[in-house]
Amino acid sequence: MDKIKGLLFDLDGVIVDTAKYHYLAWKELAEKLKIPFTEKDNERLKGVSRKQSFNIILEIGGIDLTDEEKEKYCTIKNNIYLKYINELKREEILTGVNEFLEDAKNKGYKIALGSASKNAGVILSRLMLNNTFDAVIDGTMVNTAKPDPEVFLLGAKELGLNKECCIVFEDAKAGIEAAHNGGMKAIGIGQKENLPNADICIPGLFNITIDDLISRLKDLNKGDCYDRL
Ligand code: B16
Ligand code: MG
Repeated sequence: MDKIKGLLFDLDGVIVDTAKYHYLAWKELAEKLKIPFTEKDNERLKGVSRKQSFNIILEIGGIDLTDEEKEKYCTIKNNIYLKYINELKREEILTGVNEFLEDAKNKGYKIALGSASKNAGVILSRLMLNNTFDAVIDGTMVNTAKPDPEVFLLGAKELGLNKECCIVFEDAKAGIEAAHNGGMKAIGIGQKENLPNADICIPGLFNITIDDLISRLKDLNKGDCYDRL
């Protein structure tokens, strides 16, 4: 019987929509390389590391590059992306996020960020969320990308909690898989058809509290008790 004590949040797509800026930056790079790249293609990059994202784009263009060239282009993309990120505003925090986090913290839950992004620190600071999370795990701190569970297992560890006491909030298929690969339940943020394996799917963190979600998890797992704090 595990009492949920820790909440692990993905960043892009859960706390803020940075996917649109990733898209603009990748699109600019793809144009330089004469690779057709659409918003639909961009969906495949959500939750995926920078390096893997570029490999997907190269695959779309049927182009092969050396590791050195790939690194050079990834740096170019990141510099374009950073221009957008450096203009991020606190108002871009997704609807309901501040209230959801505050309520969860007031109720005693520990909260951690688990993001694939190497720019998470800049993003949190632009959003003035740098003192909000009890632990921050980002792409600079892990060796393996989602769907590997490393980022979330490290998040649980940093919170001083067993993974069984944590649940994950994710907007990407790879992130839902990462949670499950780590033995954690996953709350999908988005549409059920895009996140068929999420344990519960909600459109966002608005009009809902952690208590509502834990009750729903409990209903789903009769006999396997998810108690409120
Ligand atoms: P960076 P998340 C992910 O963030 C994005 O969803 C993904 O599109 C991006 O490629 C990845 O971060 C790496 O980002 O280039 O900033 O290191 O969803 O895990 O918070
Ligand atoms: Mg995400």
